Amino acid sequence: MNAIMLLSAACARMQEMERKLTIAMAAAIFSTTVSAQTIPTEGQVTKIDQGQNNVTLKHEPIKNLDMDGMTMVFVVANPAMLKAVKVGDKVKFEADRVNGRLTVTKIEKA
Ligand SMILES: [Cu+2]
Repeated sequence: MNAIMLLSAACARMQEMERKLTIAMAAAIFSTTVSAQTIPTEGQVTKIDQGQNNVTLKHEPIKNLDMDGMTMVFVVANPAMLKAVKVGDKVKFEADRVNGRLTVTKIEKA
């Protein structure tokens, strides 16, 4: 929501600028905002799949992804993350969309 409002405000101020420049700047503002907005979320590990490099988490609402609480599979950004937790652990994690896939970017025991 904030990103969209920022973008509209920024775009209004840049109306006289070249179209290409506007798009480039908007993209820069957008990506900065998204990565800065990752919010720690509570969850519980219900499954770990080392081979597929993913973890199933029963998670609380993820505000930065606009997602309700549910149980779902996430790819992990780094395979070592799967060694730091085990099934049944309550965890605090951060998730983001990386190359179009919902990815855990940080995870630790709660
Ligand atoms: Cu989910």
